[in-house]
Amino acid sequence: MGKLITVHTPSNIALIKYWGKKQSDPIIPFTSSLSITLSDLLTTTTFEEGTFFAELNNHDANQDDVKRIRTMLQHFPHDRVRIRSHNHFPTAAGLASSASGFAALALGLNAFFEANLSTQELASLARLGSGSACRSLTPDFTIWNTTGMIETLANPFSDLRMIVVIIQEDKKPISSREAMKISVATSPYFEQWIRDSEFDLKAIKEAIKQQRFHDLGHIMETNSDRLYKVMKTSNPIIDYRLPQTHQLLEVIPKFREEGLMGYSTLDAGPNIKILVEAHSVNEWISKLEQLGFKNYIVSRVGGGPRIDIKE
Ligand code: 2P0
Repeated sequence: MGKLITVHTPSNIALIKYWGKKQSDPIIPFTSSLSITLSDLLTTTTFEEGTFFAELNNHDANQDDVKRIRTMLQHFPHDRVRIRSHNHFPTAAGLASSASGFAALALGLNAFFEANLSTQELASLARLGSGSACRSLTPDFTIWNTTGMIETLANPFSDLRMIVVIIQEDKKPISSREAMKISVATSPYFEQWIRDSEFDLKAIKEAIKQQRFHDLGHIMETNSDRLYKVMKTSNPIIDYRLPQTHQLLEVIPKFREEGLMGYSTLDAGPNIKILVEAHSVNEWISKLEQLGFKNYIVSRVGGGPRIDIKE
């Protein structure tokens, strides 16, 4: 038997969002984004020697993914690798499955070909697959900046949890790749979005440094609202939210007024992520269930990838 490489990578959720490419090959974003990994939303990918194939969740990978994987493989001496990947959470529903998937590919190919790439080189490789993938390579908070580099910020919060409320598991109607192109080309808010984003990033870095959970949460919510403002001012309008998304978004500030603290963020999908402190998870779950939101994942945050190599 040849060697078997198994990589486990966390997905990541941006607190300060990436929406818009300044350059697409390699991807350089218009704004710096800041994310945290979700340690319990994992992609597991294995790499073995053999005639090339790529599988996702027991099915052949789609043409677009294969094209991106082949682009990554051009950086290595050959393509004799069999890749099997599993997402342990819904794929393509705004839960950053492409991020953990392409981060796993970068790490796995690096290990498989014994290429010894640096973190920045791995980030460049991962971005050939998906922009946000470079934020799933490192633990803690990761910033992907407008020069394409990644930086890590230590997570000073010992007890954060992300409650991922799954409203719909279906594949999204329009990919974020296509949607952000529309926003860049048409949103009159886009220039201001870049400036607002810079402002939010500065503020959130300070909140992390000062270990201020409530500031962190407020800035994250504001930035998520700004993302939806860019989408809503695009032509055609982009909106991934469903009636249940609105219903839950409306009650979260009301819960806060009653003393149950937590902050929401949305991505390119109808599902809501609520950032909370561990001690309040049970109360959150009971509130969510009372409202009929019974499909959720409570994830720890900040964990990094793992690689096992069996010779
Ligand atoms: C983010 N999203 O920062 C933002 C917020 C969605 C909403 O990164 O075209 O799959 O492959 O670079 O990384 C989703 O976009 O897009 C994303 P590509 P990607 O998490």
